Amino acid sequence: MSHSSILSPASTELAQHVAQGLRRTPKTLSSMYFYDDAGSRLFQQIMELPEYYPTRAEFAIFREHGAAIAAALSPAGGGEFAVVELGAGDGAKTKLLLRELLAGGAPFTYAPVDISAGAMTGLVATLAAELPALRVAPVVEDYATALAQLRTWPGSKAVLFLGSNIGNFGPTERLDFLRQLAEPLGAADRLLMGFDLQKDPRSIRAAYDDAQGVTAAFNLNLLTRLNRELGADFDLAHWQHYTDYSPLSGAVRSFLVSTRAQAVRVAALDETFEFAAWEVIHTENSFKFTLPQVEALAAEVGLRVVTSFTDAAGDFADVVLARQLSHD
Ligand code: AVI
Repeated sequence: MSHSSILSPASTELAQHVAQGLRRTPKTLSSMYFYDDAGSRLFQQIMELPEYYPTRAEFAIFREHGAAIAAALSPAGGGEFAVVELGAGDGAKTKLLLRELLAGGAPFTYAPVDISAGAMTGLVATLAAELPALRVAPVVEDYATALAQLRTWPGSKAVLFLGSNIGNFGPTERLDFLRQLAEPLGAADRLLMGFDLQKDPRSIRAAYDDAQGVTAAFNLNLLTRLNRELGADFDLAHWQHYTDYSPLSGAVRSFLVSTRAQAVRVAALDETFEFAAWEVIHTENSFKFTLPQVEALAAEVGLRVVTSFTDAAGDFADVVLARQLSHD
């Protein structure tokens, strides 16, 4: 039996993505595929790293401004609503917010959406133990499917997109994604979005090239995934993680670097890809923003900034957005 005849639908989608990405110049693969169960666990480790400031900064914002954020997210009339979180992960930060919402007596259901079934199982178990009063409606889907569900979601909602996940989209995809997020929002609905802010370029670079090599393992895990799911034969001894930050574009770009000329066969595609020595696969963008850029971005997709919160160092912003008021 050939490898391709036993692929699951998810692996078929991955195979198509790899075919397109590795046939291009420069070669590219999406960071969306980092998050298999091993990748999700590595990302949890990244969030604990001394160099990776975004998670700590967003925690500080939620600790300091949690009550104000909860109030800004609750519908003015006090009715029932859903808190829909895209890319919930382990929900550690969100729990601070959920506690504030519960303490304020807000009538809501928490609907975490995550692509990793393993991460979701862990999250649901910890929520049941730590916040037994919370109503939870978990959704294991990718963003595209979750967005489609949002369009038909009954009732009021507060949508959370935290941790600067928005930074992982390129400029065009970012606008498309934000338009899709903005479209299903009613007048009373709110969107809470995390933005990593531009700062000392050295701190930013270090966050994506940590001394312990966890980020390197996270990036390289993509190749392990292709070996396992698509029958590829990437030899990890001949690949390296490399990252740079450009203060001009605000982009951290991460790459997998082929340290020698090599050919890699992907059995599921029945195709061999040639890599020159030091050729790269671009695997991730992580854009950093200024607050004026955030306002301009919101305006471009029909949203307005209701209020925003930053940590004391000004490293990170959590921004509450709503539909632009219509003037007719
Ligand atoms: C998920 N996302 C917001 C992370 C980031 O900072 O762009 C992913 C990540 N990549 C390397 N380190 C962390």
